[in-house]
Amino acid sequence: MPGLVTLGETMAVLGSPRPGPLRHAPHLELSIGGAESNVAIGVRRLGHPAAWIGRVGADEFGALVLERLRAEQVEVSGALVDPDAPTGLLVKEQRTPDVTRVQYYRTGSAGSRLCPADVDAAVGVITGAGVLHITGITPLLSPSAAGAVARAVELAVAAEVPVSLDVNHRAALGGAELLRERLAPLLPHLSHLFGGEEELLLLADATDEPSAVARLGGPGGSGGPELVVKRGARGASVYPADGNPELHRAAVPVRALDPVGAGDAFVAGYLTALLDGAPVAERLRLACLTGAFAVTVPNDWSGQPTRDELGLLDAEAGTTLR
Ligand code: ADP
Ligand code: KDG
Repeated sequence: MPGLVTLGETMAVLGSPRPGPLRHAPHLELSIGGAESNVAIGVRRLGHPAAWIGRVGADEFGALVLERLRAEQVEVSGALVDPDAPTGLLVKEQRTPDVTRVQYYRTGSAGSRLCPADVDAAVGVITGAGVLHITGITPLLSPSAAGAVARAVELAVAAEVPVSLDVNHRAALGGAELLRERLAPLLPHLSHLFGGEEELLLLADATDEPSAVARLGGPGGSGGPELVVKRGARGASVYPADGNPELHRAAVPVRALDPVGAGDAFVAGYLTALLDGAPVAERLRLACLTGAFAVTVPNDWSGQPTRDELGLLDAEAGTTLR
């Protein structure tokens, strides 16, 4: 069964379990995180195969990344251990109950040394997939990582594998101009383009959504990608590629603890429904549901649901299931 393949950097994550300045945290919790592998985990939990391509260092953090992904049954045959660079690190500070600050230690990391040859070594994983998912993070890591993404897209397009991109702009990695420059060559090849409201304006260099939508191509049957706009606690919308009108869905009401990772869980739900062969309204429904699951847990990916958990958000507060 063809599933999802993705590539990017997965880091060790150190997170403070309580709000407040990090320097006062008595201890930190160790986990992993990476937008692309978060999506792979979400799709895998929902029952489709998922593979991750990337580099980790020959260190404990690298071993942790591979161990966690394997434990989630994400295929890592295309992952490499780089003896010459460390695994990247992300430190997550819950500065206030409502504001999270993220600090990266990833310059020169193993993940940022991903290159086109790494992708060529995993060619079958890409050409045999049902969808290739990429993000705007990887091309900003380094020119070689940008080349790896371009190569993956080239292979996918030649094999008629649909390509999905989540803008995922991380300002610490580069500004709007660099983002546009690195993503521009990929845009004509996309079947699905995901982004937050601000990210789509940034990518399109537009000041309002209708202009951004027109520039990014989807509607009007112009052959552009299906454009999916993530609107946080206000839900999400799709501008279908066939020119049909925008479809909106409200968010699923939940007690939100941590918004980080919601976008990845949302994309995982959307692409799972795509792999299921479901129509656009169902893709959006499942995406809003999986996005809502993610915000209920203070970790980037661990709250993502399995298929048989999808009904849990309907339960009343205080429910105990025995
Ligand atoms: P990103 O993490 O990429 O910034 P969003 O914050 O927009 O993405 O979240 C992605 C999706 O997750 C939203 O479109 C929505 O469906 C769902 N979501 C996000 N925040 C909440 C929330 N507070 N309550 C319920 N659903 C949410
Ligand atoms: O989307 C959640 C991600 O921000 C996180 O898991 C780590 O990939 C990551 C990044 O670059 O911030």
